[in-house]
Amino acid sequence: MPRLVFATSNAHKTEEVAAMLGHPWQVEDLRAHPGITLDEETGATFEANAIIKAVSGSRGTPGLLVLADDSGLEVDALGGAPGVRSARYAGEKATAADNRVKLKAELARLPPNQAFTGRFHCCMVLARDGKVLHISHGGVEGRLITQEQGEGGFGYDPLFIPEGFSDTFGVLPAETKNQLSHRARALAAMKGKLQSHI
Ligand code: ITT
Repeated sequence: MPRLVFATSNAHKTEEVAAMLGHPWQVEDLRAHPGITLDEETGATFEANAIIKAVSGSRGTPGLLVLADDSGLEVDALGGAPGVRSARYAGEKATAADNRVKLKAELARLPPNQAFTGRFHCCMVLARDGKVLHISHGGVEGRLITQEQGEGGFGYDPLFIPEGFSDTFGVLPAETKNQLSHRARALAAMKGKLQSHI
């Protein structure tokens, strides 16, 4: 089976990518490679941070294909926040629940009765031996609500309703999210490059 090291500590991302890639890929994240330390995410863009994770991860796994995902939520009424700071919106050690509390508080300060449009964005970078092989992007438009709905997914999913639906990613089945999410679209755009390495 072709091996793919997914340079993430977020097990939810791994679950989604492993389900979307399916056979024959063997997806291993940082839990299987405890010796790898990724460089700090100091970039100002999703792409810069995905490159940092993929390149530093691939230096620790000679010869192996390494994929990284940097992603986040952009809310128009908040000037694109939390954006690249999505994982750390409520502070450096914030949990996903802390970040949702912060987002709800920020939305509550805005004039009510408006549609809080936004999107999830994902940049994926494939690297090997410290060199970038391919970069892809994906996005999904939608709107934010101010009361959580559903317990599925992760992160901001209970607050995000994708365009064309009336339920959040926290309510919709994982199969639905995996057909239209930012991650699904970035992975689809990466797939040809991955296949060429089987
Ligand atoms: P790694 O850096 O180890 O991959 P991370 O969770 O810190 O894990 P990011 O730096 O890319 O990853 O931050 C992404 C954050 O954006 C994530 O923690 C969520 O808060 C949010 N996010 C990204 N994709 C999401 C999704 O599909 N559903 C809900 N929230 C998401």
